[in-house]
Amino acid sequence: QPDPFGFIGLTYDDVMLLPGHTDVIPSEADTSTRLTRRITMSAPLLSSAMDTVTESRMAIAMARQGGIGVLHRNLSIADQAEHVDRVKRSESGMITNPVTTTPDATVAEVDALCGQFRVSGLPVIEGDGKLVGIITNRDMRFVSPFEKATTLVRDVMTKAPLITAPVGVDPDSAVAIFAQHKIEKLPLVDGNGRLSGLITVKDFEKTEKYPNATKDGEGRLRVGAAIGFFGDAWERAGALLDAGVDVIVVDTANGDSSGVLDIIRRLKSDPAFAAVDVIGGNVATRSGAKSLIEAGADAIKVGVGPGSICTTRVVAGVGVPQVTAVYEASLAAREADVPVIADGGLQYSGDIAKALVAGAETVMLGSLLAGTDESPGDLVYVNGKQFKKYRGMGSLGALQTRGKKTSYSRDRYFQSDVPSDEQLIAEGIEGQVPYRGPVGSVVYQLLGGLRQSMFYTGARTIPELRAKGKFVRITAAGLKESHPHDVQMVVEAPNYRR
Ligand code: RVP
Repeated sequence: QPDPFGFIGLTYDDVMLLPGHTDVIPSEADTSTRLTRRITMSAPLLSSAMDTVTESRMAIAMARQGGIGVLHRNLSIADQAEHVDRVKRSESGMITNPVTTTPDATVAEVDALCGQFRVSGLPVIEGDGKLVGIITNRDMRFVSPFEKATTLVRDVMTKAPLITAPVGVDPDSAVAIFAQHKIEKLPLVDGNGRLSGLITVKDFEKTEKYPNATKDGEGRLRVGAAIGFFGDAWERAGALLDAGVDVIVVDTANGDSSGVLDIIRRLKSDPAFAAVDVIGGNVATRSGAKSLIEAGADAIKVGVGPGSICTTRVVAGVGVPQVTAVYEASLAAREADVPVIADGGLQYSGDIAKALVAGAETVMLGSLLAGTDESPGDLVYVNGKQFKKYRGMGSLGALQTRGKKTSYSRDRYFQSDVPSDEQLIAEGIEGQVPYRGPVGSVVYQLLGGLRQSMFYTGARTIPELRAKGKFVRITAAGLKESHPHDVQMVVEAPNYRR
């Protein structure tokens, strides 16, 4: 290395964006962006693939807000695939593979299914899929709790002939049918009377409530899921594909490694995965980015050590301050037209614009979302204040989950071969973050902050922000001046915590 200390790494707190001439007001700013080469979203936000951040509830909330969730992989293949399934079923123009029951099932069984899938009724089918009725809350209301286990669906369901529509019915006609017949569920049938889909009023209502949701071609919410590269990772990828995943994230602490690049290559060259986009990571240099791009990644994830719970930079002494890492990676990515995801280290809404100007097209958030209602885990009370647990996937707790199984979080840190828990080397910590209420209000503040950045820099769109945005380096004194100073805060702001 000719000049080892001439190259300085900077991060969010080292830089500020310059204000510029503007004709944009915040409410006009358009925050839509690319997640991958093929997928666009109306908000540049991903939730981290961490077991205290993203399961199906978070993924549903993030997609509704216009971002996307990446389901963590510290759970069995079957469980992770089930979370994908829940997101894909949660709301859709048409449910192609609805949950069903049969005439001989009991009302108790229907109750259990409705609870599990959060639906209010089920189509009833026989043998070869013939639609013979529908059972909803209305039909079950007067079955006493004591009789649920012995009452059969056939005795209480609304029997065929039902109001149905043919497969391929357009949304306007479906709405007209709901209104005309005062029904809430419309089964779709083929020429032989077999059930082949379902449309619900609830889905139409959600479409109105979340107009910016991130959806696939069939109107279902999009979802990402993490895999590793070791052990049964390939099997995991297959199960996620079968469940309908949109994006597979090969999620490791060092993406520029043969195992990671191999599995990306394999996914990208297998026609079975043609409809799924593949994100690779993490890297923090230009050459690392290049490796992922050459392997075929549809987007690359950048960040080695910036995470709030991460100790990689102290344990291993390795990493690149995040703004420099994103900038360096983007030099390779821009050339190849592959989007960059800035993963970790964001503390405030202003950091989003900084990441985008540095070269990212989206950001991935852990700590900013871990305190919301939709993250896994319960509230904990400390001195009367509410918190939620938040831990690194390289923390001892996360590494020890599931013992020595190979495809859990251990291979993220390349420690699948470590024989016993006592010999693990942690690269993260376990902690807690303040409770922050629903994801919707957190995302609202983050996007609101981003729109203010766009106003100050005169950028109407994210591509414009990335092209026009200019940095100034600041000093410790500048940073001190940037935060509230010389006063005691007496009212908590919704978008500022020290
Ligand atoms: P943050 O948003 O700063 O909390 O960072 C979240 C990111 O940190 C994750 O998306 C992931 O890339 C990284 N991470 C997760 N676990 C660990 C660790 O244990 N070191 N790091």
